[in-house]
Amino acid sequence: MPFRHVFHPRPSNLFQSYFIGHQFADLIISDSLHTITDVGKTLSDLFYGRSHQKSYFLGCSLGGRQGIKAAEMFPEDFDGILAGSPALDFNNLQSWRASFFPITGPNTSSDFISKSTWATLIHDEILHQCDGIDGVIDGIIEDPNICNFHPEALLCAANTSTNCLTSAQVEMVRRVFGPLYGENGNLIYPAMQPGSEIKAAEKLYAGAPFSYSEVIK
Ligand SMILES: [Ca+2]
Repeated sequence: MPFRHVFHPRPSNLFQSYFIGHQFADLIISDSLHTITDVGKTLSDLFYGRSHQKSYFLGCSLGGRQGIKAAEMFPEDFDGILAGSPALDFNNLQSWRASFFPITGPNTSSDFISKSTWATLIHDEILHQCDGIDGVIDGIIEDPNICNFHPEALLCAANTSTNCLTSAQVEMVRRVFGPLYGENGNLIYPAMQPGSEIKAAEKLYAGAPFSYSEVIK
């Protein structure tokens, strides 16, 4: 329904103002997805001097979420959509991100796992266990969902304390790669995928509260 058909500039009471405000937001947000696509197609046609034949969407993170929303609301806009790491289920996504600090603890704790350990020792072991599942040893885990990583392989042997993990650290890694469940056992967010640890360690495993959770504490 076009925005102009439902929005009235002078709501008579608070409820009406709230209701119309949400309609306003929904319409502005959804219409903008379609409008910007039309603008992009028009610009492309003008730039190349001919009409486009196909239209594809490529986005990641919030752009991935935009791609999913476009597929849901305007499936005729694109011939194909590649939505990478779409930031869906936004509230639970933020809860999940905030859940890593209680697992890793502060970066001053004795068992804290450093960024370099995530990027070398742990990442190398993940590749060792999972790189070849896709049939090619190339540093890429094609389908992380079938990588059942066992951090116990890195547990320090007796009288060894370098290039290995303590039992507390092994448990930490195991929890990092586990799904997040609520108090009643419901799934809040799926598990972190193995192979993401180099990037994830920079912020999510940095031993500090997730910034978004600091806003609402
Ligand atoms: Ca591979």
